[in-house]
Amino acid sequence: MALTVLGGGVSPFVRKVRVFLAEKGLDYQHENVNPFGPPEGWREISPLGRIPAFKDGDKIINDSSVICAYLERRFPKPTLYPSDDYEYARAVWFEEFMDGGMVPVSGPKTFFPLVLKPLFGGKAEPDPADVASAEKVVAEELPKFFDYLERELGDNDYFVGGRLSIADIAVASPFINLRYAGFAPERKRWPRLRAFLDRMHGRPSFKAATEQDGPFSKRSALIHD
Ligand SMILES: N[C@@H](CCC(=O)N[C@@H](CS)C(=O)NCC(=O)O)C(=O)O
Repeated sequence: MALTVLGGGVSPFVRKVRVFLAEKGLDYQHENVNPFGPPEGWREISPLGRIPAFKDGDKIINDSSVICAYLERRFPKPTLYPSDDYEYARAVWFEEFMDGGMVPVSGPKTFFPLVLKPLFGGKAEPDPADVASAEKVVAEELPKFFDYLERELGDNDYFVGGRLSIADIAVASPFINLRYAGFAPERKRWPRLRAFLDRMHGRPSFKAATEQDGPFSKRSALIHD
């Protein structure tokens, strides 16, 4: 049965699902839907108008967390959710930490104004006032998220249970958008988080899910540490 991910690949939540599929070793089709200028009938597929949506044949599923949970049950191997009850809850919590915590700050306050707004407006560079406010957000609003992740990761390679899980994919994905806005957690201040992100973003699953992102990634060159 054909699996299809619907949604622009630069969305951190679409990327999360695509990386999850790749880590499961599953083939899928990808349809690029822009939620801000969607095709007719989109609300029938995505009642909240959001991406990603997902199709398994004629079955429709919405929300990256729900899609990944579905895929885990439908294709159990390799396991990407911990089997221990508490570790399972922790993994799902990291999804929520990003979805309900960091991304609502980093998306609209860094990635959108510095990357999408100029692209949509046909401008080569973002507005300097937008750059200044994004820099302030990175300096003042994002560190509490980075501090928490640095602490929770500790000396481990993965967030939960000593092996790759949905938690790692969910955490690493939105940091790609932050890079595209020209920012990353400073290596000196958050060394374990930053090394984790390097490892995750270097995985073939992340490389494949970002290979078409050229037009969005120009500002990554501004990251120097
Ligand atoms: N909790 C959702 C979040 C999805 C989401 O916010 N997607 C954004 C793009 S990154 C979107 O579709 N925004 C358009 C809108 O909300 O109208 C998930 O995990 O799938």
